[in-house]
Amino acid sequence: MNIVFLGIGTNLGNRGNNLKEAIARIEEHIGPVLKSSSVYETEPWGFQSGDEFLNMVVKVETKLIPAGLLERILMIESLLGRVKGEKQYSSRVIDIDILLYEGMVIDEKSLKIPHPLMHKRKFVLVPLCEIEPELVHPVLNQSIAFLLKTCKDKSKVLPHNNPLSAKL
Ligand code: PH2
Ligand code: MG
Ligand code: MG
Repeated sequence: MNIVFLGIGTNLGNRGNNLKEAIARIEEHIGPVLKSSSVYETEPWGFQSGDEFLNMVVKVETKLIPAGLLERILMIESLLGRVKGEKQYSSRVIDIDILLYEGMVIDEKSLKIPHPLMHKRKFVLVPLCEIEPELVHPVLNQSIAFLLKTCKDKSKVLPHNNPLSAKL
């Protein structure tokens, strides 16, 4: 069994519902969710949009090898209605990213693990630090807590307190 950390983001449609649906499909097609972070309301990072994101991180146990995991993630994203445009970043109903897979380092064109930008993004580090602060990044050899403390990203990441999504 392998432990993986997935980042989930959404800034279109019923965002709370998109997260719930993504977690249900992860449990169904990837493996049991062992831990999940709170949900955070976050400012778009790297592009301009009036649609703020909800972001969270889950810790999942899986039998899948990295390539199989990526394949299932792409399937889940399209099940949830994701359409990919040409632009590097754009608004989306769901995005599921592999942040970490055990202590593995993979640098292929179609799959890079750890996620190459995770340490630059507070919308990843804040929820990841909530569930696994002592985890060590296998390339930077620093804990998630340290990476968050030293992260230069100043974009807004706030707890999402909407009572309508309290049951998430
Ligand atoms: N995902 C991106 C680009 N920018 N910004 C926020 N706040 N949340 C995201 O999930 C996100 C982003 C590329 O996948
Ligand atoms: Mg992403
Ligand atoms: Mg992605």
